[in-house]
Amino acid sequence: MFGKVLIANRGEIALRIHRACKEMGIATVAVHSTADADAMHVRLADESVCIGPAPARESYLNVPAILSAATVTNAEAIHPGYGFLSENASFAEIVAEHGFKFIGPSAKHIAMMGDKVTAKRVISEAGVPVVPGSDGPIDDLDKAARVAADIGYPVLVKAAGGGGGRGMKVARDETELRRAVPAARNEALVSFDNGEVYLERYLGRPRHIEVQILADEHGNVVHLFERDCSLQRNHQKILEEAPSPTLDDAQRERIGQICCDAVRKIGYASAGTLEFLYEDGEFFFIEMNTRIQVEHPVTEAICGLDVVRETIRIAAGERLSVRQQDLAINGHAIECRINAENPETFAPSPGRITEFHTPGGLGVRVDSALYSGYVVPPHYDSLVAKLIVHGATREECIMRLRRSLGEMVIGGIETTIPLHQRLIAEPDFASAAYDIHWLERLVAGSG
Ligand code: MV4
Repeated sequence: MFGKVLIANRGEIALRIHRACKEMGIATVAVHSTADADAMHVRLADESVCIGPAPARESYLNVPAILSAATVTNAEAIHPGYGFLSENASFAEIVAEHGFKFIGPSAKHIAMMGDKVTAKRVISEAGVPVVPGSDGPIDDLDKAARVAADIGYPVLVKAAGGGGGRGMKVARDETELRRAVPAARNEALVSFDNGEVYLERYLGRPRHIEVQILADEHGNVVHLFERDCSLQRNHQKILEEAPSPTLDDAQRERIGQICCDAVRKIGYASAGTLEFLYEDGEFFFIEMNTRIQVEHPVTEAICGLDVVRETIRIAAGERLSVRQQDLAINGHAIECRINAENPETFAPSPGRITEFHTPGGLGVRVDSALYSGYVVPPHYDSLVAKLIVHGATREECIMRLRRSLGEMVIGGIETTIPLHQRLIAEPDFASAAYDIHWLERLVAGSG
């Protein structure tokens, strides 16, 4: 096992990785920007190195500075967390070339899944159902029109280099398609420096369900069931739950098995997430994430497994600590993402935290790097806390959320706590009758 790990991240996920390391007897190195000199991840780590000024491109994305920090501190491995360099294949490669272990999948697998056209082809060939669409990129408009007529309108034009919703265009007929393809291509070129686009049948009211897998370097693969992440706004998840209230055990077991077989077939090793759209009882793969995700705690709650610890064990060449037959779903879990934002306009609300009180009690977990007196900087993602509740049933989780959101105090800035209080009081939330557009309709309705 590693003696020392460098954590190439900030905020709650840097703390989360630090905590896993400490429990494993691993020393930690924090890196930070000048804006984060007083951040909790720097305070908790055994050592810390300043890697540059506030803008992420000059600090948390500054590869030479991060490698230097790993060198001077004698770290053996680098955990990227989520965001920043976590899905950057060339970073993973450079880390390895410098003699450090990248705690994540191989650069080859990151690149494979980073290209959404390749990901779909590889995952489909490995036996996973995908959204019907073009087999590969679309390069001319007549071909686009033929493919679209074949799959049926409406169709969605997507960017191969995209993901997370950027560079998508819906076309309801051929006229729209002939406009959408070049428009999507230009947007994709500007945003991702890759103008490749592909077509998919547009699903109108799906849920977003994702399957968590863990795979080691010895060919062992397990799935940790699924999460329902349909409640999002502007492609930012707001609330996630596990298991999905819409699946039965047979559907769950079947999709989990399909994902494990595919992951084994492609030789992937680390934590990973296969994202699906789910509509009318059918799963359609769209993308695979090759990192630890923000919402991993709901999976940890229902499985009783430390997912971050598993990523570290896998990178060190160890075997998964569990077999599929050891895993069972224990109850239900829900995570609320609490952002430093106005709960109605979603305008960012950085600033000094004047009061900080986290809820506790049975089945309550808070992952946050906040403390009273801390100043939330304006330069980074607005996520400041995650409230995760675990209970025997979904109903118990909702009761526990109502109780714990009421206890939580984050003074000095605006947060999305009131949005969560409103959301969990909705009858459609109680009955889990939501799709990926439901939350946007709810918040639009309030003006
Ligand atoms: C889709 C879709 C409908 N049909 N693909 C958006 C983010 C990117 N990861 C994929 N996305 C979508 N792909 C087809 N064929 C609708 C979305 C989508 C969405 C997906 C998941 C969660 C929230 C979403 C919000 C809007 C659109």
